[in-house]
Amino acid sequence: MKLVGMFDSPYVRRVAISMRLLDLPFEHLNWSIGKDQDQVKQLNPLGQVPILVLDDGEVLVDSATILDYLDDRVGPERALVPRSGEPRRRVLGATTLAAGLADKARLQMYELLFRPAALRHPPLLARLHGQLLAAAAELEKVCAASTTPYLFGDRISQADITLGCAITYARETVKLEPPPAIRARCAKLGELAAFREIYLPFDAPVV
Ligand SMILES: N[C@@H](CCC(=O)N[C@@H](CS)C(=O)NCC(=O)O)C(=O)O
Repeated sequence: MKLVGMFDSPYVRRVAISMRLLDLPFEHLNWSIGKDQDQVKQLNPLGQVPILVLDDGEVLVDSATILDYLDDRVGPERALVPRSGEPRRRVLGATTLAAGLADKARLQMYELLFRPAALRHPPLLARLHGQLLAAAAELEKVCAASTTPYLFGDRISQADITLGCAITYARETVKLEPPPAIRARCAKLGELAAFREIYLPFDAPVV
């Protein structure tokens, strides 16, 4: 399989780390959404990454769709989202919140990167940042309430992976100062080889 997109994207990262954890090898096509936009659009009309090209040439776009495919491929015993019921809802709930947090950081970045300064609308930036902080506050509660090695048990789930990717991205792009329970979780994730190989979360010891 070929995974398209740079690892500075939290969406590409969560796919790459998931594939690493699921022992699914991939070739990494390190295409930029800027200079390689035409190539990206040939695979995804939306011009976005991640894109996963399967061995038979089928193309999957959007990290949520790709993650769903990966879970389906490895089967329910190894999947990163539980099969059903409350465990599934809990993992999907926290995963959605963390991915949404990354979205709010990304939209702020686009305002700052693509819109000329004279045309910026500060209330929009403030609104996006407020939404990001509210999502972080909710995720902090989830992290603080967890007493298990990973957010929802002894095994890593997609909620942990997406949290680590989103928080790192928000910290790097919009200077989110993560609250303590989130910070501690991210530091633990940084001990995992999958994170270390793909993209190191902040506070992880560099060895
Ligand atoms: N919902 C999508 C978001 C993907 C996304 O926005 N990726 C960014 C890179 S961080 C991108 O490709 N942006 C290019 C653009 O929107 O023009 C997903 O989860 O895959």
